[in-house]
Amino acid sequence: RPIGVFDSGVGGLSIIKVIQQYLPNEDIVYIADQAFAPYGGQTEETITQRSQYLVNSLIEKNCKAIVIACNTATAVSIARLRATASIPIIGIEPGIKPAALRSETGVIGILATPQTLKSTAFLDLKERFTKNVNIESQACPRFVELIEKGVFYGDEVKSAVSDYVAPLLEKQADQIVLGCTHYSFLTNEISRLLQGKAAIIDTAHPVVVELERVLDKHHLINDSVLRNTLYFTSGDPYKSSRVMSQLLGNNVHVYALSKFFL
Ligand code: DGN
Repeated sequence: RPIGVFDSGVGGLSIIKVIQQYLPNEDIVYIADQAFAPYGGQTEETITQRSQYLVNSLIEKNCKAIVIACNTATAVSIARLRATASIPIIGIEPGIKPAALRSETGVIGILATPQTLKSTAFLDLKERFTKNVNIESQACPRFVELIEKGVFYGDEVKSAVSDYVAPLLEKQADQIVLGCTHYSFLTNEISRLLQGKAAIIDTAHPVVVELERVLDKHHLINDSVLRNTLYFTSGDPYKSSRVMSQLLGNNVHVYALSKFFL
């Protein structure tokens, strides 16, 4: 049985890459909810409804576990999704804890969507560490827009990175937390700006470690002979195939979600 993974768009591919690398014998079904992207601008109600619909779609596809490859959807809806799902659900959160542990200046910067930064889940997580470090949050709405267009380098990206990240460096942040799965695709441009003055904390790897732990605990580790990843979008499959192929560095075919899940 496959592992189901979803995101508002192509950001979750940063998690797919790590799953394919560390759990190479698993089949995967990925859904990009691009008809509703970006989630950063959606209401909590819409995000929860969409997440529930995607979880149901993945369960119908016989998935054995689901990874919410989206900080926004995790922050807003994981508790409610877990309350009704019959299979394990793994979410992703900004790595505030590792950043707080590693910071020497006592200042950490968090990059995330406006919706994540407003969520109760994020505010609670932040609260747990405010005694130890000064947490500077920065909403980065332009990042998701650029990556959804398949733009992850060049002048437009450089200027967005500089607008969002340079102020955090000025505030002496020495850890920059990527609190949205889309932002992993900007790691190169962000490190270029940081010039070693701050480290980047990405939670893609820890999430896959957690996925493996959960699969193991439920005796769900697979040894598929197909080792297939199927990609679906609720948006335009033609555009999505182009952008996903670019981000993954190999050609993938993206199917229209509605044809498969009615
Ligand atoms: N990739 C998602 C996240 O990790 O928050 C959501 C991005 C978005 O839709 N704004």
